[in-house]
Amino acid sequence: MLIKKKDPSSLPYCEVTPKEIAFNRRKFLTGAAAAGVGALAGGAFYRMAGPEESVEAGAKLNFTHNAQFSTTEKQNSFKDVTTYNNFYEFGTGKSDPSQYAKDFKSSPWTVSVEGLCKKPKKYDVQGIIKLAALEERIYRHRCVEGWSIVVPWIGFPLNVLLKQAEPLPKAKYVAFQTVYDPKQMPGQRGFFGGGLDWPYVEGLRLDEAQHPLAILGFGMYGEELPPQDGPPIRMVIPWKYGFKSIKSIMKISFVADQPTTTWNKEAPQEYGFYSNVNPTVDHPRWSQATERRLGEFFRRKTLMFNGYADQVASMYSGMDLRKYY
Ligand SMILES: Nc1nc2c(c(=O)[nH]1)N[C@H]1C(S)=C(S)[C@@H](COP(=O)(O)O)O[C@H]1N2
Ligand SMILES: [Mo]
Repeated sequence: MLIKKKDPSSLPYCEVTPKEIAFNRRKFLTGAAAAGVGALAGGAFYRMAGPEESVEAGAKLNFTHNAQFSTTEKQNSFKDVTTYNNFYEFGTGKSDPSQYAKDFKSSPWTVSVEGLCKKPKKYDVQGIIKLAALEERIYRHRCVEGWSIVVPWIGFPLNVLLKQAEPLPKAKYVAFQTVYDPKQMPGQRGFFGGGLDWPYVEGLRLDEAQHPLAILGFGMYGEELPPQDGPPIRMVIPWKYGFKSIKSIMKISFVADQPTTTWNKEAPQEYGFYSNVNPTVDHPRWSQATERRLGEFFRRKTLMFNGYADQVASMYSGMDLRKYY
């Protein structure tokens, strides 16, 4: 996805974590499990972990499985989904987030819901989680880069939160913002994160944001989101390319005009505002007709709206999807 000619692999770093314990699901003490990240003027450096640093594990969540909104396709393993990530705040490499987000502190966490609404409010994330019963939804996730995964997310529709705010008639879009915290996020300090404009921002049309498939994710695989997957609160929008599913959200605003989005700003010819999964509209540099499901050898056909056309296609009727890519 990176379009700049910078080579993040040239950054010196210490690979301190064996693959088998790259993510720790239980709290434990171990020699080198907690790769810390420190700041240095003008760039990033990685300190080696001390001998007995502990790693906090994801707490179990209470939820009920929602079969109506879940695919019965084979899920990817927890390991696949937590060691092959895009989270540029922690580096551009697929294994960077699992290595460098380990110490990411996502509690306490405040989310501001603001803009064109009657009831703007700053929430503690725990206050948001309590707004509705948590559901497990097994969704397909298709990255614009041509790979895909099947993930059991835990959350509930974003609309539950949007309703609380009582959007005004002038509100036509919803804008999202990831936390800006360069002390914690090495990718926000210079080229390690590809030199994107931080913080990461995304947006949806209001009706898309209110669609029952668009969920706020708090967990996966029965537990709270691990650091590399965007805790404590992220979007999951299964019919759009993965980059629309913004992680570690701290601001949600109702706005009148189509908001700026990070990848559109970075490369407008390559990444549109809508970014609905569409096998008939190729990326300028590669075909979108097929994808590789992680763990599989052969590529499979990419489905229109990532297989969610029955539920979402009507939102785009009459729109030229080549123009609104
Ligand atoms: N803040 C933020 N959100 C982000 C990204 C990112 O770099 N930063 N990457 C996006 C992309 S390209 C994808 S494919 C998904 C990956 O989610 P996962 O690592 O949990 O599978 O997160 C999306 N959300
Ligand atoms: Mo992606």
